[in-house]
Parts: sequence; structure tokens; C-alpha cells
Amino acid sequence: MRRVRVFFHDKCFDGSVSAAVFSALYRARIQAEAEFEYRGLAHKANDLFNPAEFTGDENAIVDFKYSPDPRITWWFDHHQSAFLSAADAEHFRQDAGGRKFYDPESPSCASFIAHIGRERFGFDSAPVAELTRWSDIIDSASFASAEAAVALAEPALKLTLAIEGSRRPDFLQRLIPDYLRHSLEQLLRLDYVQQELQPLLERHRETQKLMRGLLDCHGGVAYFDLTEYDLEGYNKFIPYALCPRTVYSVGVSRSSFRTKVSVGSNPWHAVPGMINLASLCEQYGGGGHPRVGAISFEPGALQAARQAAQDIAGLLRRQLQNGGAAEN
Ligand SMILES: [Mn+2]
Repeated sequence: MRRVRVFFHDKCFDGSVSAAVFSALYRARIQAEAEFEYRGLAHKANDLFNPAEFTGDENAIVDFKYSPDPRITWWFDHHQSAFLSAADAEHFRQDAGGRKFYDPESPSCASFIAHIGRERFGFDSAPVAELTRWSDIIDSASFASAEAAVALAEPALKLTLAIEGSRRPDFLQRLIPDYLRHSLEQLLRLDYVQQELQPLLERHRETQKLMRGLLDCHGGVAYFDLTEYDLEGYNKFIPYALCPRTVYSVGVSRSSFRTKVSVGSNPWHAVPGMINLASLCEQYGGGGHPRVGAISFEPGALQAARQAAQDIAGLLRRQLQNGGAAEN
């Protein structure tokens, strides 16, 4: 019996579903009686990985950056900023083991794992189709409207609120195996999920009120600073529901282990010539996807984070003005 450690993008619907889909693939096509342990990974200013934790018989990373550590035996990612260095990217290119996969075009990592599972390993992905469909929708922000993304009518969106906002380290360790046992609708009714969800739904309503008061929407950019409030894990579509004509959003938030600058774009109000936000964030040591990126600072580096956020907001406003696209 093999012990498989799965490192996944923490507090992320796609990250947690990726861990579940990888487990299903492994159990179906590699070893049926394998045992899984799940460890969340968060983007932060330094020390993304703790190699002392790579103690499984196999160690897999899903929906998170590449590690060249020889103990990592599986890797799947779809982020534009997947490699910490050119040397890491080269290490991946040299890999001939056939167990490390990268596709920055995939809308979600979970659907990418299902796809590779089908093509390369003969995996039947039908049982995880609901999960991967929602991973695609959520990671590519394919909702009908900002209002729909904030109203959280769908079970997957309520679950996302709980995943992003929960403070319990064991919450996802319970949820990940449960993805493979229940539908999303059924998951939502489980006691431990309801316990996480109810206070977060209340906080979600309060966050909308709070954001209404502090959003600075002009020049096509919505800027907000939440560092006074302990509010990491807020719904990132609130700025677009409140300022529908905004093109980009730039926010600063804070948690125990990082101060974070989030840079997003409005999925319902794209304009020609949008800036690649992953590349923009990479200039500040961050990364992400073309339409949404982030930069992690040390928890105490408030001023540096605010400065970066204001610089980015200014740059995006100037770009919109020069493109003639700003309408706010
Ligand atoms: Mn993802």
C-alpha cells in the first residue's frame, strides 16, 4: 500500500477539486489501495514549499507551482506563472517521466487532470464530470453576471465561499475525499460544511456593505484596501457587482501569513487590449493567470504592498485612458 501526499492550491475550489480528481485517477489507474494525505499550499513571499513535508511514497503537486525536488513524482498545473525560475522551467522540460503536465490554456487544473487521465492513463472521468465542469466555470469566472457570482445561488459557489474563507486546517482534508462520495448539492448539506458556511454567508453580506463604502471606482479601475479588516477570502466579484463599468480591480488584503495585492479584471466588461495581469504581477514578484493575478508580501510589509497596489492601479488607469476604454 502506497502513501500518496497530495499538495494542492489551498483555499481554492479548483485546487481542492484537483486533489480529489488526482486521487480518483491514481486509485483507478495506478494503485487501488493507495492512501492519500492532503496538504494545502499558499502563495506567500518566501518558502513556498517545505521539503521536509515531501514524505509520501509519492508526492504530487496540483494547481500550484513546480518544484524540481526529486521527491515530487507528479505535477499538474495550468497557471501562466507556474515556474519560480527559468531553471525550474528547464527542469520540467527535461523531465521524461511522463507524470508532470502543464497546460496554461486549460480553464482549470482539475479538468486538465481529468483530460490527461483519459488520454494517457485510460481514466474514466465521467464520475468527476460535475466537479471538473464547476472548476472550469469558477477558475475562468464564466458566470452569467457579477450579480450571479455574488448571489451564490449555486451549490458550487456556496462551497467556494466556505473553501476560501474557512480557517480550519482540517476542513479541506475532510472535503477532498468527500468530493468523490457526494454530489455538490449533497456536500452542502453535510454538518461540517454547514458549520463553516453559515458564518461566512453572514460575513459575505457584511463584506458587500463594507466594500460599498470603501471602493474607489474611477478611470475604469476599482481600488480597495481591506488591510484594516481581517478579510482575506472575500468574494472577488463584489467590486464588479458594485461598479459594473469597471475594467480592472486592485485590492490589498491581509492575513496572518501574508499581505496580498490582488489584481483582477471584470469578466463582464472586457475591453480591447487588456493587459496580461500575470505578467504585470510577475514584475512585482507575483503571478497568476492573464486575467487575474496576485502578489504576496510579508505580513508586515503593508506600505510596500499598498505602494505596489497604487502603482498598478495608476498604470492600469493610464493604459485605459490611452486606449480610450475607461468609462468610469
Ligand atoms: Mn486553478
